[in-house]
Amino acid sequence: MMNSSASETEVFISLGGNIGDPAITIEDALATLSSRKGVRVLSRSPYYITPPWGKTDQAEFVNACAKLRTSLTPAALLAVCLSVEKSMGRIRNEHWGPRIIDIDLLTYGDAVVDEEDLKIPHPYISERAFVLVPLRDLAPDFSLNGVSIDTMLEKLDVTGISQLDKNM
Ligand code: PH2
Ligand code: MG
Ligand code: MG
Repeated sequence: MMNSSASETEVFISLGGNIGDPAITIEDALATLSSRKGVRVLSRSPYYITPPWGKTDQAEFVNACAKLRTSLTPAALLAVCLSVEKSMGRIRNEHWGPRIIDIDLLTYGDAVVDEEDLKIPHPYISERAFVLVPLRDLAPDFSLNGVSIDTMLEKLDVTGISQLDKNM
């Protein structure tokens, strides 16, 4: 069945990059993700230019979020995301350093995953304006442990975050 949804879970992902033309790479990554078995990309946020967070001596990023539906398990979906990153030419070296593309799982339905290589919800959501600003466009009612996006954003610095395009 093509569009079955009974066994699918809604997932939010974050995408970003600061090498090459990240908006084009993100677009490619979403198309590639959507072509993978068990993954459908339903929508993406606008792209945003964002100042580097965590490791600040690097170029600005382009960031976006997307909403998926998947029949894959969290671990299988993570494996697909990592393989798409690799197919886009990502080479992993420095932690939080410059990258062509990063695809992170933010939420997987209401699931909580606490594995060595996969934590869901993503542990830094509430600290990252570069995630929350685009996520708010896709899911204004999103909340984490009862805390709304707007409340999370009130505590963060959104200086330098600017929208690059319109929604998909
Ligand atoms: N990703 C990081 C570290 N810092 N900063 C911005 N603005 N955007 C990112 O996607 C980003 C970051 C590690 O994944
Ligand atoms: Mg990341
Ligand atoms: Mg990552």
